[in-house]
Amino acid sequence: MSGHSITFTHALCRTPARSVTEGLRASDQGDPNPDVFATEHAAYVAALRATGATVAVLPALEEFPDSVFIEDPALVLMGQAIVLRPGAPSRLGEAAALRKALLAHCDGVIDLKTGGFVDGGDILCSDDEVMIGLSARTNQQGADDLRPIVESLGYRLRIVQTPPEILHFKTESSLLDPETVLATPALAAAGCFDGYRVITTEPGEAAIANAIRFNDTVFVSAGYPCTTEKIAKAGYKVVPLETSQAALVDGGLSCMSLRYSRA
Ligand code: CIR
Repeated sequence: MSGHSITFTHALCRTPARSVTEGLRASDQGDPNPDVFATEHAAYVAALRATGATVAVLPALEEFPDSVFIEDPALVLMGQAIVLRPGAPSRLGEAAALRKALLAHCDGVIDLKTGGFVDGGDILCSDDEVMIGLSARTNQQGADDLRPIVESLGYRLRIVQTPPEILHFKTESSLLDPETVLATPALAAAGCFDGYRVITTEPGEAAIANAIRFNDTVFVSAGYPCTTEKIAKAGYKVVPLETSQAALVDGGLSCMSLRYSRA
């Protein structure tokens, strides 16, 4: 277990825009409250910083309601930022809007040149493998065009299929350590995780699968006590964080940061 997939010197976040009330969602349970979102986001940033990482927070982009979900327009591997091509039309411009900050905050920038689409939320990385889930946002063309970049950075690429009812591959999965995945039973049953140990979420707690292992801590969404206890009993330090407002626009913990180490 080497550990560079769970150990990070840096994270990059973006302040939620007040326009987050216009954020995309599969089903409407009310708009997020921008003030409450800002409070939950600030606690999230503080929690990442508390692990010892340097966390930069970019200014809000009002023209992109979903831009707080900074994980989707980019991927950082080995300190190199890959500018992706988000699959939702309203989010496509987020990639270009992020590029300058990536130049400033990462060791280098690589542009994914493709006519296809890739959302960072569909990418789960272990120490030596990048798993990409095809979804409504990420297609085969995008994954195929990402392959040479990923391989040039020393990773294998595994292309899997995300079940159609799941927004992003990582909506229902996360890495707990380089050999262990947390996933919903539905995603685990799809056979995506051959070769990994899988801990499944408990009934009614699917949303906790979008967790993040960040340095010594597994951060999970608050409100899912059975799975939280299961992860703790498996030996991990678990810290719950409020994600009530992100959840209203189909977001969770992983979506709100790019996590990486600089050379
Ligand atoms: C969207 O539909 O694109 C946003 N409302 C939510 C994005 C969540 N991002 C993620 O799972 N990586």
